[in-house]
Amino acid sequence: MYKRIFIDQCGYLPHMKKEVTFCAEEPVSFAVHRVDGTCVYIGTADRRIENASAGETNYVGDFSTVTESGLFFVHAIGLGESDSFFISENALFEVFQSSMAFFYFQRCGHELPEKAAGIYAHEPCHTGHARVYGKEELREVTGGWHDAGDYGRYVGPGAMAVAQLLYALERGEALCGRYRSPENIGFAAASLTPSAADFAARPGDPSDYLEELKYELDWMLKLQREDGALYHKVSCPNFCGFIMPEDEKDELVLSPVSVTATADFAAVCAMAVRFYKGFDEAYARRLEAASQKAYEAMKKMDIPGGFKNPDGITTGEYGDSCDTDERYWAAAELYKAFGDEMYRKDFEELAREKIYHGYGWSDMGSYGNLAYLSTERPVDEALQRAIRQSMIDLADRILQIAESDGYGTALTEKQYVWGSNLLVSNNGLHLYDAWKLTGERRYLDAAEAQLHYLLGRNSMGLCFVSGCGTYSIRHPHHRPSVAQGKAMPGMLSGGPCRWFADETIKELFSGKSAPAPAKCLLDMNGSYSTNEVTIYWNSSFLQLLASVGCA
Ligand code: G3I
Ligand code: 9MR
Ligand code: ZN
Repeated sequence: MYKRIFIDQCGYLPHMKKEVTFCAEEPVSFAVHRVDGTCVYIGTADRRIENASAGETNYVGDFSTVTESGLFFVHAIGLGESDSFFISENALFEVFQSSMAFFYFQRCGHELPEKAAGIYAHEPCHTGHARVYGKEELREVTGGWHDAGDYGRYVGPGAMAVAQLLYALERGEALCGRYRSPENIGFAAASLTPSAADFAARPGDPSDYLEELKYELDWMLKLQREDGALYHKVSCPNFCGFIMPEDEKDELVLSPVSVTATADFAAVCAMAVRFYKGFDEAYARRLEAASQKAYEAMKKMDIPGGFKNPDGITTGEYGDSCDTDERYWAAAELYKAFGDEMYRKDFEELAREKIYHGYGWSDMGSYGNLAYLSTERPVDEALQRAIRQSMIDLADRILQIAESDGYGTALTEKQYVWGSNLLVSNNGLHLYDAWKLTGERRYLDAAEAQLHYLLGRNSMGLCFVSGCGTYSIRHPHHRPSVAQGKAMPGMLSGGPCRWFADETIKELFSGKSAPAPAKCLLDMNGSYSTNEVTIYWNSSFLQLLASVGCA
């Protein structure tokens, strides 16, 4: 029987709003049971929604009054049973630990021992020097995280991932302080759920967490040229086949410098200073110097148009025709961290012209806004008010979309694009921001709904994070997973993409009618436009998880 009941397969914290979606034509009477059979709730789902994104009719039920802990499922006569889910203070820890451990497994240039990485263990990879594009110059640039299902290492997406993980830490100390690196606990234990007693007894210690982020920051520091500018990326000229990373032996090439890489690096280093100060003072000072130097270089850079892959390089482009939002973020973040008037002037000039938004690799405005709103230094208060209002207006538009979707998803039919799951979690972050600014619970409820969508309450009934929930993606486009024949746990898939952008999905649907936009995902490892994974999709997921999980 087709699945007709859709729910977050990981779980809900006791105080969270709890909704379930039915695919049905008429109102649904439903019950919530403990897995031992005891019935804890009976209700009716009578909110009807015509769901154009999923091409179906939905009814939505609400069982938020159930707050007791345990493992449950939803049952409705004629529609069957849902996947099981937890209600508990710990319901989200396992998926948190596992999606964070992904960064460790993506480490480049580091031996992953079997004890820590299981079947994904490998020798240090990509250890050779990289050649500067168009020159004979060689540079040592080992380290960092592989970007995605491929083995490229790209500065912009890396900076975005670190920034998001730093926000996760700032907002979710209770989760992040409990993260343990697989190197310390071993692979099999990498997703152990702590008991409530553990939570109470174990003091948080963010050192494993900060250590992981430092692994990426250390690498980014190596991509800074002597004049302060950042190389856009380092990769082999072309994508390799489905092999383990140490088997990719082509020459490594450093692509030319870009404004976006330089600005994002300046910003994230400035942000990182406050986190590393109490942890490693000398390192914090190094970040500060690197950040300021990058900013100076950025000010002098005037490269028209976005980054384009140079001749002979075909790996991830991350071209971005507008670099103003990256400059905007950098100016705000450096002002907050270091206080120079120049940074303030730069930010205010840009913001008076246009208030930017965005948490994506090509739109970084929201990070600028958060920095300017949270600085303790003097600011233009009218501008601050305008930014706040603009953030709330954006969240209102998103909320309207979410409230009219059968799964509470903040995407219109057209927004099921490549990496749609990033849009989902980023919209969750915009909603969370509005909750922080207004205190209105409806924003937080909707932010949480984005997390529930990613964890299974979606029209595919799929938990988009591998290895979590009952029915999760199993064949992501991720080279180590394909090489080992088993999906690495803890990876967020890119999500449905309504235009068919890879050969596998094109071929499978050729001559057939296309599925509804929200169902355009193929759980096959060839479908990189719907089922790849990346560090910045995971980081966005983690920022959302830590934000709403500790709200
Ligand atoms: O957002 C616009 C939307 O407004 C417009 O209506 C629509 C119509 O074309 O396009 C949307 O932009 C798309 C964008 O993703 C959305 O984020 C682009 O067309 C689409 O090409 C772009 O896809 C990017 C993809 O590379 C191809 O360039 C993904 O964002 C990006 O995450 C992905 O990155 C790859 C790296 O290159 C290599 N490593 C793996 C990684 C993930 O697949
Ligand atoms: O594996 C690559 C993936 O990481 C990228 O996101 C994607 C788009 O740039 O490209 C993939 O590589 C494919 C290449 O573009 C075309 N031939 C098949 C490759 C996948 O096996
Ligand atoms: Zn590598």
